[in-house]
Amino acid sequence: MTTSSPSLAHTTLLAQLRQICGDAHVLTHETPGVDLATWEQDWRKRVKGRALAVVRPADTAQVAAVVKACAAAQTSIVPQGGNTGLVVGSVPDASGTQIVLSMTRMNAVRAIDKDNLTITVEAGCVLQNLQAAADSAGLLFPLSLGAEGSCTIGGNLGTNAGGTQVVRYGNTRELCLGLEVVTAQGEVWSGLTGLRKDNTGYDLRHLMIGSEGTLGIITAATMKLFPQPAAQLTAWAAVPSMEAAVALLGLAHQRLGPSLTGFEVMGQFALSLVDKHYPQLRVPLWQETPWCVLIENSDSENEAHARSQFESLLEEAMNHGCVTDAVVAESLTQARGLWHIRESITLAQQQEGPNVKHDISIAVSLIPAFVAETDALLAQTFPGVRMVDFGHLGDGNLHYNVQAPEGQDGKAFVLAHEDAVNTVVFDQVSRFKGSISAEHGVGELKAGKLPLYKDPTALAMMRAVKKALDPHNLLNPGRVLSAE
Ligand code: FAD
Ligand code: 2HG
Ligand code: ZN
Repeated sequence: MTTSSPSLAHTTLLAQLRQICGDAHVLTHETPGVDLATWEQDWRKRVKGRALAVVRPADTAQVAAVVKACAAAQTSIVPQGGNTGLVVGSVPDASGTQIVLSMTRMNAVRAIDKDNLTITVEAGCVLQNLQAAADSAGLLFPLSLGAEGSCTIGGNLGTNAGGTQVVRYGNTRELCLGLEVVTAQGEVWSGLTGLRKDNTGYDLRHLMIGSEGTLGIITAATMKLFPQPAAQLTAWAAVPSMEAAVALLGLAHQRLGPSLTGFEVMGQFALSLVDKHYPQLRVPLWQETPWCVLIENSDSENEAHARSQFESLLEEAMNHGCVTDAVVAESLTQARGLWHIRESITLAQQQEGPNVKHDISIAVSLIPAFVAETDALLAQTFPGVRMVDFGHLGDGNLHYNVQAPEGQDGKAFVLAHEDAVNTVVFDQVSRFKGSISAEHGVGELKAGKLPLYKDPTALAMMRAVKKALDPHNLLNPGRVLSAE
């Protein structure tokens, strides 16, 4: 570990930051009893940076003052929410000169407008707490993902997170009506509107959403709420092929209409990892079938209606041969158990050891061909690799992860082959006119890949936007856009 003391400029900056946020909220490597690893290491433990300090502002005025002080000292800032991001976007680099701006103290629910179906929250509000606040008002905030117990709405907006309800409610972008943002100059843009119509020029909100902390710091947001469904049922189905899973999705759209709120696919090897590392979860049906599908039906009438709709869907699917076996959860507890299995795949992978993660999207209709061709290419190039293939099939989004062959060390495999595996997969994604990042973002992990796979005119416009809004490259440098 480096023990060099901060330069005079850094010492002056730290003193200013302490004045703005209070001594207790500016943490450095010299702060007794504090291990900065919590903020410096990414969730997948791929990267451990070194921060000059972790700064924890209490309100928007403090964020603005921190940004102004950092701008004057030419010190870059890495905004951070729950630090659950999967693409290395929320941790500092190794230089020891960056400030981590941790937003978790700004976690208040500012207002709920039940008639307007909106909620206004601060950026550091944990997603689960936002869901609970909506629930207490008798309403639904539908964004849902495995990390919801620790990710924040600011991080969800920063990455335009997806999750398991996108098929009905859209990504975080579709759920946001207004933003409050601190610019790279330390100015506050007060855009906390709950309006559903506003055509007064460029939509800056959509520029900020998904910008991964590179264009501004989101301090609060006004999000859409929805009526709660009258009944919610979950089914777990065994399907004989990816073609069958896609056919089942088509049937589910037809028969359930807007009641279809979740449609997830899980490959046999992904489920075997859950079974291996969490046997107490009792994964159903996985041993007899290459794929399982999780379907959620959120009905606006009642449970009996939901159940009869679901039963006729599954019966029809069995007659068509796209489902070979299925269970419908009998209770909310059982349904939660099935979703818990799905959400445990990421943790089971973590237990198994590193793999090469992919978060890709392709037109749903092309997914069976993509998977068949790309599986074959990978097997040819890296004999024995195991596919941890699962994801949000309803959105055409697969987590098409590549695990080392049985008996090989995962870390060594990733070190030796990550780039080559990426090239096979991303070239295929490009051939199928898909995206190399569906919902996790670009971060540092994929910043070097964008020039290879993104339209060059789009990339040039992105660079122009970055230069206009953050000319000194103060906000999260090297993320999304690599150095030119
Ligand atoms: P962080 O990790 O702290 O930051 C993510 C990015 O946003 C960084 O670039 C950061 O600089 C920026 N950022 C953070 N806060 C702000 C702010 N206030 N203003 C501006 N920029 C900011 N993602 C999905 O999309 N779908 C899933 O289903 C999903 N499941 C997951 C399951 C697990 C178990 C884990 C560990 C992760 C999962 N993720 C998923 C990824 C991750 O949870 C999301 O990307 C989430 O949105 C990140 O939120 P966060 O608060 O942790 O952000
Ligand atoms: C999910 O859908 C997350 O569970 C994580 O997006 C995906 O672990 C992954 O690859
Ligand atoms: Zn996902």
